[in-house]
Amino acid sequence: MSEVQVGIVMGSDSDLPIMRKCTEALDEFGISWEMVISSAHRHPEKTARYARGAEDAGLKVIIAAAGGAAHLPGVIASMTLLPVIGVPIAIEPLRGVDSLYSIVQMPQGIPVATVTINGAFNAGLLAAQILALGDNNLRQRLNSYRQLLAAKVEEKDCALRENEAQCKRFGEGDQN
Ligand code: RP5
Repeated sequence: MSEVQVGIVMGSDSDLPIMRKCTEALDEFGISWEMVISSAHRHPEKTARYARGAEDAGLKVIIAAAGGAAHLPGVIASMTLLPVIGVPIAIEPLRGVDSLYSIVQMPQGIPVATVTINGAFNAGLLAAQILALGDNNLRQRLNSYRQLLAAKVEEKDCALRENEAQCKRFGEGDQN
């Protein structure tokens, strides 16, 4: 059985520069992944084979990226019960609004979780959070990541303020 946990499928190699961000997120949490180029319209047979075989291959989550009339995530989701995260890719002339609507507007019955246009990093994070449901160690690492994000906000806030006293007034414990 494959060790790979996340399958990343993209419609074209032109999606690759954006989808590298996804692998960065997965690598940060030590999650194994594979990348595949397939297309719901240019190579539907390959897409169907991949989607239908994903669960047996040991995958836990599929991330699917496409631009334009971006039906790839929805088509894959229709052929597997694995959670599918769609990444709308920005291409000309509509710069990703077409991709976003195509992915986010899945009709009832076949859900696709959709991240922002070009939101490949968040797709990786969301996959990690799904995997963390069954992996306490991963969950702890995600928690540390969140703490790091909060610490960076604090850092920026402190840098913005002129003196330490003001910084403390709005610091830890203050939810506003
Ligand atoms: C989609 O068409 C791909 O996901 C890509 O975003 C877009 C353009 O593909 P190329 O013409 O660059 O191969 O299927």
